[in-house]
Amino acid sequence: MKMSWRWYGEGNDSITLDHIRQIPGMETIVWSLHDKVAGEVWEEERIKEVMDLIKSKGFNGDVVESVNVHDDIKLGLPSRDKYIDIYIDTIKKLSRAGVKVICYNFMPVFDWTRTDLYKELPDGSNALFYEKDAITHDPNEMAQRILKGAGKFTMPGWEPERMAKLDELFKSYEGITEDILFGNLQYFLERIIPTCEEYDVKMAIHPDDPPWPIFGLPRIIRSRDHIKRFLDLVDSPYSGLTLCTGSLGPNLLNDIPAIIREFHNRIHFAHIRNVKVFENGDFIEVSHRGKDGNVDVYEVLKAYHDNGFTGYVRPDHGRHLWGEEKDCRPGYGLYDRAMGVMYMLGVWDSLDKFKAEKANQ
Ligand code: CS2
Ligand code: MN
Repeated sequence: MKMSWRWYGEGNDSITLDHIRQIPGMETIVWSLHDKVAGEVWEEERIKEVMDLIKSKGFNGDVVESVNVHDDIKLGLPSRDKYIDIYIDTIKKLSRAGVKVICYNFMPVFDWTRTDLYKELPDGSNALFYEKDAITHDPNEMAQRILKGAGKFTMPGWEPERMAKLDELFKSYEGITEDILFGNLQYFLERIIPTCEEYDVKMAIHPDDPPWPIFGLPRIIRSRDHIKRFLDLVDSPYSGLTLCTGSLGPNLLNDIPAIIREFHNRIHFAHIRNVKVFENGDFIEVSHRGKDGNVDVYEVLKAYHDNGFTGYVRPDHGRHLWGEEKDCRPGYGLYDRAMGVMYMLGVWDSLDKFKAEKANQ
C-alpha cells in the first residue's frame, strides 16, 4: 500500500506540506483544486502548479479527491453531456500531469453529513458526530449548522452558494429513485471510462456517508450489494472504488473486511477511519485504534495485506486534539490523523513480518 494524506492546498489548509513530510511513510498527496465547483473547467497551468509544488517536497500527487460531479449528471438532465465533456477534458489533463486515481462521489445534494462537528468525547477531544434524530428536521437548518461549524473554511460539497439554493436542489431531485440514480451513474461511466482506459486514470467512487438515505434522497453506494451493482454497471478495472471504512462503518451489517476480500481488485483507494456506533444508531468518529470503535481496523488491513494490496491508503478523518479545532478543517486536523498513519503502518509492518517469518518456516 502507498500511504497518502489529504491536503487542501496552500493557504486553504492549516497543515503544510512541511508538516506532512515529518509523518513517517508518507508518499502521496491527495489533492484537488478546491475552488472549482462541479462542472468547471480545470486549467492545465493550475494543475501543473500544484503538482510541481507537491513534487518539490518529495511527494507524488497521484491521487485527486475529488473531481466533483455536476448535479445535472446525477439528475440525468439534457445538459449533462456538456458537463461530461468537461469531466473528460479534466481526466485527460490530470493524466498528462501524472495523476493515476480520481476519487469522486455520486451522492445527491449533500456529501458527507453530520449533525455536530465538535462533539466532545470522554477524553476531552472532540470529533464529527451524527445524531440520527436530528436529521429528520429541515435540511436548511442542518446546512446552517455545518456552515457555522466550518468557520472560515469552505468544505467540499457544502459551499455556501450551493447551500443557498438548497430548496431548489431538493425540488430537482423529486422523483429520483435509486434505480434512476444508478441509471444516470451508468450513463456517466459509459461515457468517461473509455477515456480513463486510454489515459490510464482509475476512477474510484466514494461510498455514501452515512450509508443510508437521508432527507428522502436516495444513496446508492452503501452496502456490499450496492457496491456489486455499481461494479457491474461498467465492468472495467478503471471503474473502481474508494473503500471508506468510516462511511460504510455506521451500518453494522456491513462486513467491511469481507467486502475488501471480495472486491479488492477494484479498490484503488482505501480510506481508513474508525467509528463508534451507539445503540440508537447515532455514531461518532474515534481514533484509528480498532478497540476504540466498531471498525476492526486490524482486520481491514489484514484483508488488504492478504490480497497484496498496492493501492493508495489514507487516514480518513481524525478527532480534533489539543485544541486544534480552533484552527483546522473539521475532521482534518493534524494529530489524530498522524497517529492513525502510525497505527496503520505499525499493523502493516507487523503483517509483513509475520508473512516473512511464515515463509521462512
Ligand atoms: C471524504 C468525502 O471528507 C470526507 O468525508 O471522505 O467527503 C470524500 O472526499 C468525497 O465524498 C469524495 O468525493
Ligand atoms: Mn472517506
